[in-house]
Amino acid sequence: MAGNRTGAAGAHNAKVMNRFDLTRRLVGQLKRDEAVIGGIGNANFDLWESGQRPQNFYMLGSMGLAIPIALGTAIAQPKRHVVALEGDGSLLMQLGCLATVAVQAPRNLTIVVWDNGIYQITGGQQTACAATADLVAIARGAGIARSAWAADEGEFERLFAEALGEGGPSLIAARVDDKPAVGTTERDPVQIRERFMRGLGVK
Ligand SMILES: Cc1ncc(C[n+]2csc(CCOP(=O)(O)OP(=O)(O)O)c2C)c(N)n1
Repeated sequence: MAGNRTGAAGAHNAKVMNRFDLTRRLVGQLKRDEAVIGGIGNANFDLWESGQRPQNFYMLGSMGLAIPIALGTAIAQPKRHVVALEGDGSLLMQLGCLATVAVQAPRNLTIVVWDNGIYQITGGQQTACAATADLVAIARGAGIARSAWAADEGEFERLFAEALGEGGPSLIAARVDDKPAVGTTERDPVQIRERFMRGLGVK
């Protein structure tokens, strides 16, 4: 169960929070047409239900692509802040992207990791984060110095505000529960892409 973990994330005394609640708090801080890339499944389901914006991109189908897409967007549009939302299982599949982010070091990129310790959407199988892997330590080791666990909702909001306001790249990890996402993203990849391109002013 996501709430009873003794693994690496649990060692940080980080409170187990709720992904939809945190997603709404995050979206509430967006005031400058920031781009937000939601990873496969629950990350983008909760983003969708937090209020659709043309600057949101909802990744369907492939794990681990929210951060690479956000990195490309941040490099292409350095004046716009870009946020990636990704589940722990998806990030574990694509750890190399953290090293690339650290080397490229875009100041306008914030990564948020929802760590529930499970592959929730495919049945709740445990990830390595439920046992031994610590994604904040991994991110720091990759070279993203501004990487931190959010201890509670208040610290999550403060860390996110700092990340938007100061130079990145930053990574914020939050332990989240295993409550199902509140909705489902419309599965229309062409429309998602077209809307995002218009939202970013490139179409
Ligand atoms: C490359 C790839 N491998 C496997 C899958 C099947 N799959 C889809 S979502 C998912 C689990 C995602 O876990 P996580 O990112 O931790 O998010 P959660 O479901 O826990 O919110 C899996 C295994 C996939 N879509 N793509």
